[in-house]
This record gives sequence, structure tokens and C-alpha cells, in this order.
Amino acid sequence: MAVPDTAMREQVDARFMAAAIRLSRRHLGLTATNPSVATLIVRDGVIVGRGVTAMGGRPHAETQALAEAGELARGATAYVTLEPCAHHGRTPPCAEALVTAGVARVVGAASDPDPRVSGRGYAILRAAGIEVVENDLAVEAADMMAGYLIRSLRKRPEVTLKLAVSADGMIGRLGEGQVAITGPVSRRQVHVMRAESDAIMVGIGTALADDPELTCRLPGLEARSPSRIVLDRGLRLSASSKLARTARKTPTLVAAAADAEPDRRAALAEQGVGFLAVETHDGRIALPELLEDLAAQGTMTVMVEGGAETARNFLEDDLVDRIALFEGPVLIGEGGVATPLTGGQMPEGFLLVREAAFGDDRYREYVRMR
Ligand code: AOF
Ligand code: ZN
Repeated sequence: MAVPDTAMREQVDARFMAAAIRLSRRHLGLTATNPSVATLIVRDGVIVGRGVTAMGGRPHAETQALAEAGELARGATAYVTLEPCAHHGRTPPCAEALVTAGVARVVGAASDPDPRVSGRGYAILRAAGIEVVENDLAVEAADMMAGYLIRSLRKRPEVTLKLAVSADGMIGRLGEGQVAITGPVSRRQVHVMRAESDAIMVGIGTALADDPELTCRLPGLEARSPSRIVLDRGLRLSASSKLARTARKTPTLVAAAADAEPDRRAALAEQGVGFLAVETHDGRIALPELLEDLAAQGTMTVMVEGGAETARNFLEDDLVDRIALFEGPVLIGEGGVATPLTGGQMPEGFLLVREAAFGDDRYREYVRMR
């Protein structure tokens, strides 16, 4: 085969890296505190090995892809969505595994901020004479593993604010439980987002008004429901709520003041509900400290699902990294609860990164530029 010129080679690399990034999506929400990484081993334009970080974080993607490729890895190109690790964990470093397998070329996307890796992974490869290309589709890969990167660099989880807004800018109706704003396609999309998150969070107002389940109920993905966290400083959640009654199946955690309502706490604990002791500032939960605690416990991604007050608190504290905006065609009218976005506008510094039509709804996703 003729040696492709540089532009051609870059195109081929970008195509395989895009495929690797798509593959890495498969285990989002299942690998904490490890990122979901993917590896493709490509030989003469054919994929001969593929791997995604396993559930729970090990084995790493490279090990699995190399095992699948076997002898075909010798002389091949490896596409890795994250710099290969350089540290000894439960297995030897992936960078060494790539060297041992005789890979000729490694194309990497995101760099690994983990101090045990950070540049060392690529250095091991280069020292062994492997050709290394860094930062291929780095932005796309970083977007996919934003939770891992934000937890590593900022010591808190990535926060995604999910909003369903009506055509007249409302997110619900006062005093009413769940009001249908978006259609079935959006609903399924929200369930996928839940499956890909490490935790879902709501305020006690929403928990009381809606009595929600906050699980992933897509056929086949039910087991991927993440922990549900209720911001409930004064411990008002009832032991007969769905969140409490299903706590043994899908973890429910209540973020409450340590001394709140001991009787109610005992009743909830009996149902299997867990507790997160929180500090309060000016009568409300100190969100930065809570997020710090969650990150320390391993949480990389949190999806905030409501309601308006909770959303406003996260926005005011500048703790939102991503906004997932679902806009439905319905009108709420009288008694509507307005969107927490001031003037219906996206806050400053958010960039539109994705747009889609979900049935009659319009979806737009924004990422905070730092
Ligand atoms: C890779 N390939 O698929 C992933 C990597 O606890 P350990 O030993 O599994 O190490 C966790 C670190 O491994 C994590 O912080 C990150 O640096 C790296 N993740 N590395 O080579 C993978 N998931
Ligand atoms: Zn590794």
C-alpha cells in the first residue's frame, strides 16, 4: 500500500478517533472514578481490536483491545481517547502493554491530568520508538470525558442542568406535579442521560410536588439507573415517597443538615435511604462543599433535574458546566413556573455544542467555556 500523504493520514486518523470516541460513550456512567476510555487497534485500515474501560474502571481499554488484536497488533496503529496510563494498578501500565505488543503508532486524543500519568504515558511510548500523535480530536474526547477531567482538575463533579421548557418559557405549573412539556423522544433521551450520569439531583420542592422515580426505565438499561440525590436541608422527604420506597433497588441519598428531624431520618434510613451531611450558608445547602464531598466519594457527573429554585441556586453559584435544554411546543399559560434562565436567555459564557429535533421538541446543549 502506498504511504498516504499527511492530509490523507490526518483524515484517516480523525475518522478512527471519532469512532473510538463514539465507542467510549458505551460505558459512560459505569466506570467511576475512572473515565470511560476507548481504544481501537487498526491495521491496514481494518479494526482488529477494540476495547472500552470495563465497568468499575478495570481492565482499561487498551488491555482489552490488545487482547482482541493478538499478534495483529504488531506494526498496527492504536487510537486511544485518553493518554495511555503509566502507573502500576491492578495490571501493568497500558503504555508498556502497547510497547510490548509491538504497536508502531499511537494516536491519542485527550491528555491525562492524573499526576501518575500526565505526559509519562506518551513519554514511555516515544522512548520505545513508537510514533506518537497527541491531541487528535482532543476537544471531542474531552467533551465525552468531561466528568473525569472536571473531577480531576476542579475536585468536583461535572454538573449538567437539564431543563424542559414550554413554548411560553415555563418549566411547570405551580402546585401541580409533573406537567407534560416534552414528548416521548425527549423523555427517552433524558433516560439515556440518566444512564450516562453518576448521580441525579433534585430539590425537595420537586421531590414533594412530583413524587418522581428518577430512574432509567429504557428497556435493557434499567440496571443503569444512577444514585438519586435530594437536596433536603430540613429533611422533609417522606418515607412513603417513591424515592424512599425504591431506595434498596436504586440508591437514594438525602443531602440534609446533620441535626435535621431525627425521627424522620430513622424512618428513611429504615427504607435504605442514605444521608449526606451538608453545611448551610444563608439558610440553604452549601452546594460547592456538597459537590466537593461527592467528588471525593468518586462521583464524576451529576445531572440536576429540577426544580426552578435548585436550578437557580446552581446557576447563581456558577456551578453549571452544561445545560441540556429541551423545548416543547405546549403552552402552560396561567400559573406557570418560569424558566430559571434569566429573561429566557442562556447565561453568559455558554456555547451551543449540539442541536437536534426530538419529535416535536427542539434540543439544544450548551457547554460553559472556562
Ligand atoms: C488507561 N486506559 O481505559 C483508562 C485509564 O485505578 P486505576 O489503576 O484503574 O487507574 C485509574 C487511572 O487510569 C485514571 O485516573 C486515569 O489516569 C487512567 N484511566 N487509563 O490507560 C483506560 N480508563
Ligand atoms: Zn491503563
